[in-house]
Amino acid sequence: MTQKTSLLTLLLLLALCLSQPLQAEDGYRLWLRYDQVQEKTRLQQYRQLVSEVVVEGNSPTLAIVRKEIAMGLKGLLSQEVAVGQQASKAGTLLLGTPASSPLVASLQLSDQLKAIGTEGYLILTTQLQGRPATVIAANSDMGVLYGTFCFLRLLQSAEDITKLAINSTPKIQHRVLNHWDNLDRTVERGYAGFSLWDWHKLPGYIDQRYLDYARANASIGINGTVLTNVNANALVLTRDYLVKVKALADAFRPYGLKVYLTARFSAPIEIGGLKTADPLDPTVQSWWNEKSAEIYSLIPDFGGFLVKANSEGQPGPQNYGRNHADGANMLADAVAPQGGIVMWRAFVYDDKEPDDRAKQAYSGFKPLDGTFRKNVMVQVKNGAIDFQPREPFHPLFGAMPKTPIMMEFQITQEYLGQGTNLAYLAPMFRETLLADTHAKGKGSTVAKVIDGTLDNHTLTGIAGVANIGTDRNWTGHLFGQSNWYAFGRLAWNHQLHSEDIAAEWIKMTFNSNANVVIPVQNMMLTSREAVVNYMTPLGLHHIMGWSHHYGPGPWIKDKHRADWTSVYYHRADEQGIGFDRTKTGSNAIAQYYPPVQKLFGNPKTCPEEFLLWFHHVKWDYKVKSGKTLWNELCYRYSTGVDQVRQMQKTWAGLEQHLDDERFTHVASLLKIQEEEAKWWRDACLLYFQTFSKRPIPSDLEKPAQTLEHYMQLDPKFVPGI
Ligand code: BDP
Repeated sequence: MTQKTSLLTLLLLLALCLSQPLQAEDGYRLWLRYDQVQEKTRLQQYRQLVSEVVVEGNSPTLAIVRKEIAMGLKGLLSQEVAVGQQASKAGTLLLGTPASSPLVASLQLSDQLKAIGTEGYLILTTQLQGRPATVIAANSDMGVLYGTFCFLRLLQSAEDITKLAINSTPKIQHRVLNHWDNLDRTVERGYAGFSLWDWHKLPGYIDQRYLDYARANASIGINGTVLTNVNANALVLTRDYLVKVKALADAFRPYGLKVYLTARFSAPIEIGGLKTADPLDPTVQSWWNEKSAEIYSLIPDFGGFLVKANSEGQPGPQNYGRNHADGANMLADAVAPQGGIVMWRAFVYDDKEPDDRAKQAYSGFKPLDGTFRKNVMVQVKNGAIDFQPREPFHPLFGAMPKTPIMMEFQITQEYLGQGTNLAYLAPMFRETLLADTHAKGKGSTVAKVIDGTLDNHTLTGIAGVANIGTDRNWTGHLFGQSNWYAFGRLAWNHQLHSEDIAAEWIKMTFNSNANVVIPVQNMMLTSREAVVNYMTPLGLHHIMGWSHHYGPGPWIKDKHRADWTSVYYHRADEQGIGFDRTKTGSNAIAQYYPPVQKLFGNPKTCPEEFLLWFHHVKWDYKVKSGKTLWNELCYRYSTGVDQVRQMQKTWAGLEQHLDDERFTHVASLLKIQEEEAKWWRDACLLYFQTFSKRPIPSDLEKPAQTLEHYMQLDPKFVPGI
């Protein structure tokens, strides 16, 4: 290389560096970006109100508090704010517990602190030694950390912090992510790369990502993580793996994140050398007792086990003629001495073809109410089939008053566009939480069942199947982050509104400019409905591609299990379409309380979004819009596509306000989403038309291809299987 060319190269490199933003906007920083507050007056105000930080005491969690607040303020206020042990001027931000901090103790907050429990926090504008100050106080160091993140959220969202009087307590005790991560690092139904857990390098190597992961969870109040897939591998319970699990647990502990594992029911045979896994066999019980003691000797705060048993080929107590309570109680007894819990899943259906799979969990579990140990929660999916784009609430909510019932949501978008579609799920989570079971009269919402208030349970929990992987931006689709975020926020407080959670997330993830917040919020709030429209409108369900569940597959039939096919669920024929779950059909409706039965049982009162879930409806039936069912179906499918196009338009209008990297990322995915939406619309309408024998209304876009074309599509290597 000549001197001249090397100088040129250098100059070019320099120019390139200068044109790059200082920090790559690749999504890695999630909602914890801490970029400088843009509004000038707010910035001034914040600088005045927070001129020094005081954190007394020492603990690993308090060290994180110090680091987080220093980093947050440095970024947001664009100036260093000293973090010390003594208050010396106006504008002190004091953080701590009465136990860790004499200054916090001197504020005499005991009455207020009593009301907020171990994990809650207070954020108060107050006086300290006669000078204006702000205090973040809690009963535990973790409460202080949660309060710290809340305070930083206020600054990130440019909120007024001059008169703060916040007290916040989680409504649900166990707020848990379920990772469907396999030991080979593939992730079942994962669309964001591979598993974060690098088992091969553990326990020796603690990846920075583990800490960043724990920090992100702490920032939204998630306090537990089940590391392994519900379709469990017993190997994780061997000593070799347990020391790796311990390393993760140690890394997560200061962030308040407890570790849980999935327990393969046949582990005593597979790794313990026993001849049986019968839960009533004393040798089996002692094997689990010893295994549990071994785990606790390594991880003293181990959370407990999550179990999928006797479902989809997994082993379980029924293999030995025992029931789910027998299985759950055996494991519960094993972890009870150390305070562990068992989360026993109700996602079960037996090997025989049922008259209606939707009825199986209720039929199997309801009779067992009152027979579980005190440290067992039954974990129920939001709906009775399987994480469909829309499902009515699961009839088990409210049906087992003597048993703590835990919610299982799916954050990963197995049936909601996987890694390519933008679907903001808070409205879906809220829809289930707000549904009224009528278990104890009007107002017996699902939320009250799971937060324990309906039946006076103190053991409470909520789980979300994680959408996190090794992709640089954690969730594959940038907007997948909003679902991780929304799950955590709702797990802490299910009364938060979807639009407010969206606004928080947008402000922190992008900026608090109203020209960004409002349009993005609108996009997010219509996105899930758009997916329902172009995939499964009017209560249709389970009509996706075979096995990988990617794309439409309403024609799927003749498989080894009828209840895994699409025709089993949509039941389209020349007369009409839909699954009759009323008395004239499977009568699944009888599993709900009478007012709900009445509502869903009559097609006239049944909310239209569930019409074909509960009824087989004639093609010419007049729906609320006055259209025939067939025409309504055509319009809904088309509306879904239009909604995606509207999202594309909205996003395109934001280019000037956003960084190139994330703008292009989302724009490209929205383009894919539009293609997939059309694919769904065209394939489903052409297929259902073979039964309805009616034309697609002439004002709607015509299908791009023939039905045969769509039916022979066979995408290979779809991720997440
Ligand atoms: C279904 C998934 C499957 C899971 C199963 C479960 O397709 O991969 O194993 O649920 O929740 O949604 O157990």
